[in-house]
Amino acid sequence: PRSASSSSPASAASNPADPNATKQPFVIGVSGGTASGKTTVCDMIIQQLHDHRVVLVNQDSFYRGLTPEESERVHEYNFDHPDAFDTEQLLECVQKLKCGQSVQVPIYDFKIHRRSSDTFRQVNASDVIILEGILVFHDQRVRNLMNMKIFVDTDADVRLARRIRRDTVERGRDINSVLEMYAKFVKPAFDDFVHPSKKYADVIIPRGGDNHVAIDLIVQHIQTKLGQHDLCKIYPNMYVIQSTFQI
Ligand code: UZR
Ligand code: MG
Repeated sequence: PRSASSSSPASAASNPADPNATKQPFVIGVSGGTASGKTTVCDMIIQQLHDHRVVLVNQDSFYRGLTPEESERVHEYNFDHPDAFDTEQLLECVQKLKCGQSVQVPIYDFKIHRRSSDTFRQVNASDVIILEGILVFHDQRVRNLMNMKIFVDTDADVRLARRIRRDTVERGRDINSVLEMYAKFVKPAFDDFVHPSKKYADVIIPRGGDNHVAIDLIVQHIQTKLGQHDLCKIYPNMYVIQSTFQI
């Protein structure tokens, strides 16, 4: 198995001097606890990268639909555990997108905990692919497809407050069931799976979408990387001296 620290996969595109280098999409993973502001951070990155084609793939889309038996006992179902996702399907989708193929992403309904059986969302390959979700850093194979990993780090009280609002207003739940689920599954899974995956992040953003400086720096970095890709195509024999910087 590949080492956990080798985050960027070896590819023709990673060698600027390779005349056969093809332009591979830049894959960004965005993780963080529930209601940390992942979606907001992604939206801001997409907005600022307006001159590039960017697609967003949400890990939520890959929730396994519940069986009728599981649906009857939905309060005992752990949606925050890695097994709740079809990771093989997610992996296949990101692999295809990375190779320039378009994919059909399932559509998941949070109210009935099931996938729409006949409709999919077609996602086309792009310059940048953003993969967002609470557990996108959990599987090493998925991590290895990412060129950049961002962890959105927001205090637990702020996240719980947002989660209560979102689940009651947007997902039709009552406050008691939200709190019960949080204590029983959401918080333990954050401690067991989400928080430990923070160590894989290249960049940690405190305060989520409120942190404009961090988002500006990230966007600048992505633009530099995309510019290097373009240079490789125009001047295949040119070496680009890469510098690394950390936030
Ligand atoms: P984000 N989730 C649901 O509430 N219902 C579902 O059918 C599927 C998932 C929740 C899940 C997790 N937990 O905490 C959250 N529960 O969606 C992840 N309970 O989504 O990253 O947007 O917070
Ligand atoms: Mg979200």
